[in-house]
Amino acid sequence: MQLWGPVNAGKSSLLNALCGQTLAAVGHEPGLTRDVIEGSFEHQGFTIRLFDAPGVWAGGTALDAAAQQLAHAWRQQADLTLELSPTPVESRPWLLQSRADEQPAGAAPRVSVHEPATLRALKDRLIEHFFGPLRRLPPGRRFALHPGLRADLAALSEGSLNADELRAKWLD
Ligand SMILES: Nc1nc2c(ncn2[C@@H]2O[C@H](COP(=O)(O)OP(=O)(O)OP(=O)(O)O)[C@@H](O)[C@H]2O)c(=O)[nH]1
Ligand SMILES: [Mg+2]
Repeated sequence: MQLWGPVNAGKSSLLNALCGQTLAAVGHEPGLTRDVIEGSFEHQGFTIRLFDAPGVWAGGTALDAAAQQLAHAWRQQADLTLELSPTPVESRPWLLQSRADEQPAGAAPRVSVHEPATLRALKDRLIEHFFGPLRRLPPGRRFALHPGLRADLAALSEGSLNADELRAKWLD
């Protein structure tokens, strides 16, 4: 999951708060983050990996432009982009009003690193998004299977793939 939004939206602060450790530098200078920084947290027995990235910024130097290219490249690979806006905004999927303790509320869900309840709500929502279907399975079936392996196991059970082929492809 990738954090996205203007400089100073609070992306790095949110990465640190969700992960419970200082992984990224934070501060009020715009364009502080120039690299992609990875973190992860566990919640309800599941792990979420997330990436902080340089903020979106029209101004700045060539170095800032390079940082933004990096952010765009990472965003394209992300399985989910969580967009932050430090000002009140309309409601859109996965758009959050960040630094919400400083601002009047807009229509979008709020998050503030100073309000633990908003961080918990965000974690709950992310777990539901990524693992909800899995959690609704009986406990004995709660594991993720690579779609290719699932298809090959089905082929094995139908007799159109033999055990040696399966072993060569997945175990050797
Ligand atoms: N009051 C308040 N301040 C916050 C919150 N989150 C971040 N800040 C402050 O906002 C400023 C910017 O925070 P960063 O986390 O560095 O913002 P960023 O989006 O990573 O910024 P860039 O790396 O420049 O793109 C810092 O001074 C933070 O302390 C929040 O939830 N509440
Ligand atoms: Mg940052």
